[in-house]
Amino acid sequence: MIILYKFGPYFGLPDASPFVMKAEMLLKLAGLPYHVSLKGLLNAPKGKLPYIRDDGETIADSTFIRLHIERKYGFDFDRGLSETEKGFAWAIEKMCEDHLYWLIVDARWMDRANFARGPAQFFADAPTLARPLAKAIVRRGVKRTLYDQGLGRHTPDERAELARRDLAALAAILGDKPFLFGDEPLGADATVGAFAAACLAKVFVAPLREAAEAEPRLVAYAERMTKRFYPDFVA
Ligand SMILES: N[C@@H](CCC(=O)N[C@@H](CS)C(=O)NCC(=O)O)C(=O)O
Repeated sequence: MIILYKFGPYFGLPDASPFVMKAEMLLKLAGLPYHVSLKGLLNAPKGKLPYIRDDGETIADSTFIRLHIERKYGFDFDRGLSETEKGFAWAIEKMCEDHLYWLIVDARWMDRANFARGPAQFFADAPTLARPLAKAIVRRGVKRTLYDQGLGRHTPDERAELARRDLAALAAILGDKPFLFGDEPLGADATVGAFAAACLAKVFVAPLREAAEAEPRLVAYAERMTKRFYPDFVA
C-alpha cells in the first residue's frame, strides 16, 4: 500500500502545498489506492513534502512520484498527447513549479497579514515562548530564499506583472476546454489545477489572487479540478 506524506488541509485548500495536491491528484488519476500521513516532514528524505512510501521504497518529489507511478504501474499521464503536446505539458508544469510557485510563496509569507492568516498556523505546535522567534527565523529564511531565487529582487509591481502573465498564459492555454488537453484531465492538469487553486485561496489578499480571479476560465477550471479530485472537500 502506498503512503502519501502531506501537510493536510490549510487555507481552504485540500493541502497547504500545491506539490502535495499535485501528487495526490496523480495518485487519484492513476486509480491507485493510498493512505495519507500528516507526520512525515521531519523524516522527509529531501526535507520537503510530498513523498511517498511504496512497498518499502521511498520516492520524494512530486515529479519523481509521477515517474515512479508511470514506471511501476504503467500509467501514462500523457496518454493521447503528441510529442509536441508532451513538450508543452512539461513546460507548463515547470512554469507553475519553478516560477508561479515562488509568487505564491511571496504572497503567503512576505505579506505580514497573509502570513498571520496563513503560514503562521504551521507554528501552532511550537512552544508558546519560542513561537515568535521561530516564526521570525523561518520567515527570514523564506525571504532569503526568494532573494536567491530571484523573484525576491523585483518590486511588488513587477511581481504582480509576472503573476498576471503566468495566469493569463494558463488561461489562454486552457481556452474553452474543460481540461488542458481536452475533455479529460491528464498529468499536467494535476499540476495546473493544484497551482491555480493555490493562487485562488481566499485566505490570502494579494495581487496574485487578483490576477487569478481576473481569469474566469481558470477560476472555473480550478473549481472543476477540485470538485473532481476532492469531491468531499469542504473549504
Ligand atoms: N520539487 C518539489 C517541491 C516540494 C516543495 O517545495 N514542498 C514544500 C511545500 S510547498 C515543502 O515541503 N517545504 C517544507 C520546507 O521547506 O521545510 C516537488 O515537486 O515535490
